[in-house]
Amino acid sequence: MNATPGRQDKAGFEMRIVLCYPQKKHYIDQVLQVAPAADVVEASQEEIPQEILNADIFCGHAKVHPLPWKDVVQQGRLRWIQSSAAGLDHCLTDPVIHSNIVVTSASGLFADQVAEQTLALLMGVLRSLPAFFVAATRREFLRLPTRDLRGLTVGIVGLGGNGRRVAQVLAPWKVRILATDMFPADKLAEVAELSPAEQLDTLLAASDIVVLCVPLNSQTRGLMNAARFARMRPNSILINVARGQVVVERDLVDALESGHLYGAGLDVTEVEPLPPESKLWELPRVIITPHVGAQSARREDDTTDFFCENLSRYLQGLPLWNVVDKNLGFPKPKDRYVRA
Ligand code: OXD
Repeated sequence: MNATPGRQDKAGFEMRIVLCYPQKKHYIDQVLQVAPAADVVEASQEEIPQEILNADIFCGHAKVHPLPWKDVVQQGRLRWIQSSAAGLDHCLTDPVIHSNIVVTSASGLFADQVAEQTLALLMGVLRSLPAFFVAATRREFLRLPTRDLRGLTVGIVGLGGNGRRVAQVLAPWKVRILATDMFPADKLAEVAELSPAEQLDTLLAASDIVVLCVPLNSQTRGLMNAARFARMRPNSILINVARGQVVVERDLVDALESGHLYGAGLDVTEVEPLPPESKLWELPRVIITPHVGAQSARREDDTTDFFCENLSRYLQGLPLWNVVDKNLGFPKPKDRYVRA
């Protein structure tokens, strides 16, 4: 991919870079150090639908307003989207998929945080924290049984950037780790068995804990439905740190209410914010966090560092990290960025 140096707009800039994620002034300076001839602007969530029409490069994540992707593609100016999220459901729309806009993701960039969130949700459910917290509000010294992680089998669905880190973080807890992935070639030492995505049912039947780490795409939307919950072991636990729409939520509620599933830890839900009337709020062994798995004090710094690294590669005509295979909806293993 070439950066078309020499092409200048009326103001003499070689390209317009629009950044949209919570901003600090020094991020713009950091980007300008890499691309001094660029016009680097920041856009709020409200401004992106307009700003993206005049961008050569966009780095961000539209969370509030759907973007006019058809117009963007027709306009023909945008060349590269660097998603500031690992998930790409915000930009991988039909017009973008069928265009020559290059899309790179933040896959792997927040894997440490997502793995920590997974551990927190998992431990919270196993060690009965919701019940203890509720009892504490009554100042009650409640004695309840808790469950151990040691000796359990954990099935990780999706061994991409996040799934791999989850496996590494869980391994010292003396668990057996199974995984499925669309590209089951790249097994980690921590994973006992890595199988193709089609063998999900086998993984579900063999796991005490199932952790969802897959991207949301046409193959994974609604992946965890009533039939799949029925395949899960009695008393097992579901952790979702991927996307809410990977799970058919009413089927999850049924599986929890019937007692087939022991509990769930959900950082993401089908609709966000989770509506107050959702049954999930009422279930005693469900922990819900408001899609904060990838949040950390360093998230914006990390995003800017990564964008600058990719931008420098872009300007030198080098292959970018995390180029998304738009048919798959995520980067192939060979293109994946692995954080040091
Ligand atoms: C992400 C997220 O995809 O925060 O990065 O969910």
